[in-house]
Amino acid sequence: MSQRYLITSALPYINGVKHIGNLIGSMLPADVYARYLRQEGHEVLFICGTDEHGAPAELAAQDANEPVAEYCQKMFEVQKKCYEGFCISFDYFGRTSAPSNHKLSADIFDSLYERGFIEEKCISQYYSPVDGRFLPDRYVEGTCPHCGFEKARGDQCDGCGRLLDPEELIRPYSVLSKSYDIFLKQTQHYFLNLPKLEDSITEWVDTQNGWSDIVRGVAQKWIKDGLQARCITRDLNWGIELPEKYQKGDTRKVFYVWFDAPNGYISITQDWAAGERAKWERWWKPEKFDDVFYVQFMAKDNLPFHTVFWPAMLIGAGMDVKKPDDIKGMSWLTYEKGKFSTSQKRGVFLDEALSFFPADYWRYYLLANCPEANDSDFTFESFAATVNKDLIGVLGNFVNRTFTVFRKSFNSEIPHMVEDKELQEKCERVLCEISELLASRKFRQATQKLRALWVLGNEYITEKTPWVAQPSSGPAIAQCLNLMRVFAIASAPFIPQVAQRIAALLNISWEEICEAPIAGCFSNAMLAEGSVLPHDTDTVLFNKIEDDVVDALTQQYSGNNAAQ
Ligand code: B3M
Ligand code: ZN
Repeated sequence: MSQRYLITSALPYINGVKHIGNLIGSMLPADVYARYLRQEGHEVLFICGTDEHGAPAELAAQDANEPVAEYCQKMFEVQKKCYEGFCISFDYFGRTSAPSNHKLSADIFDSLYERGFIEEKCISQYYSPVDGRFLPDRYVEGTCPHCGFEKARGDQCDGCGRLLDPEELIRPYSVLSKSYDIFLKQTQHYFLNLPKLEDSITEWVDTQNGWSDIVRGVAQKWIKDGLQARCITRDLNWGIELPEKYQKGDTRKVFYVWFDAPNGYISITQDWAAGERAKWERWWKPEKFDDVFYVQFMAKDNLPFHTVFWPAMLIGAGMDVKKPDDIKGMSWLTYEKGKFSTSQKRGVFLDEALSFFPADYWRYYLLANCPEANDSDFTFESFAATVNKDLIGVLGNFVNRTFTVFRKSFNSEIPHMVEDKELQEKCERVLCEISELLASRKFRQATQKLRALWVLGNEYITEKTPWVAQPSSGPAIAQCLNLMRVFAIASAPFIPQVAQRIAALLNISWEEICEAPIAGCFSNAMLAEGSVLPHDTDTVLFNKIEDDVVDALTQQYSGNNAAQ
């Protein structure tokens, strides 16, 4: 039975170009899964977009010296282009700032209010007369009361890592104007009454059978640690404004970014459907919920918001929409044993990564080292070693060896093929494993098996020595060409550009590859004996990464140059 698959990847913050850790943290695995399912013949909808509200967006715009709406528009384009460069096959990449999300988020708030899950409370918050506004957490800095660090943020101290409340800061000042003339003032906000939703959310979490134990554990822990009413409004200039009837006092209130961001999954689908109700409802309100299988991909720190907070909002609002059947929470990719840092230029960012290596080098390396069960560490040294060993030494080498003999001794005419049961069985076994691993969303192991498949090709050609003139050379080369076809199909979800190049060498259309399920693909012939393949296309799929390049890049992105 072919089910429909809804896939969402966590919506990346707008406040800057993302790094390769973000890529493997949700979008890339989601893409491999989407490509795999499409190849299996399933109907897939793969949705993502930028998360554009909250203080980080406002602050980033201020740093860039641009009006925040313009900044977001520009960064949306920049980010979208980055993901295209990495061949992330979103069906639609939208924005949480779109009108559809304004409407949806306001409607959800309305329903929550009507159904009694919203409370109003007064809180005290810093106000800056110079800036003429309230200063939420991150807009206040000062000296940390614990360690004396002078630029501690209102929510957290970067000196000692402790979480803070802005009131605890010594000598607090406004991040915007740097003014010390700030004082605490009462302001009224709306809170989501999570304790009131505790029973329904607990029951819901406990009955999610498809989730991994880790994911369910995170959700249960969040609930057990005590659900508190959570403030879901902010005194910010940028964001989704609350409907007029809920506005009070002299400052305009907008929703807390985590209130509107997850609604983006639905509103972006609405935008994909260009407002056609039946079209988006087919995914979010299908006739039977089982008709759609919904998988969310995200970094593990986003799990509480997706397993508890958002479902609680939807349950509270009485929104009967499709909820995730599985949630894939990825661990961290560290950078040279430390953290990525945008401000210190530590780590590789997506806008630059493609200027030194093609997308598939990154995709392959990141998938082979996918931080699934555990964190994993990126170094340029291991990156180069993986590319040189696996892509060049195994896959590239096999294609090169095959085509050299094929062109030289066979004039690019496909020879007669003879069945080879042993090879076929070996390959079919690995192909099934790859397919099963992808179906169960185990990307690291799937990539290991893909490599194991390529190894079979090299072992085969080494054993058959078709470069020595002998009667078995023709059938062996025909087999090798078939293996190349098999490799193109199996590699397509992982390294689509390379797979496409292999297909082109064989004169097979990309569409045909994309429609060929991986399991069982060894025996569905696409290559016609006697036909002549293009003679002059380049067969070198990869270029070796030399040590001096590794050294230079390691140096350039270590963050050591930040001060210069
Ligand atoms: N923007 C955090 C992140 O990029 C956040 C995810 C929102 S998903 C609705 O990791
Ligand atoms: Zn501190």
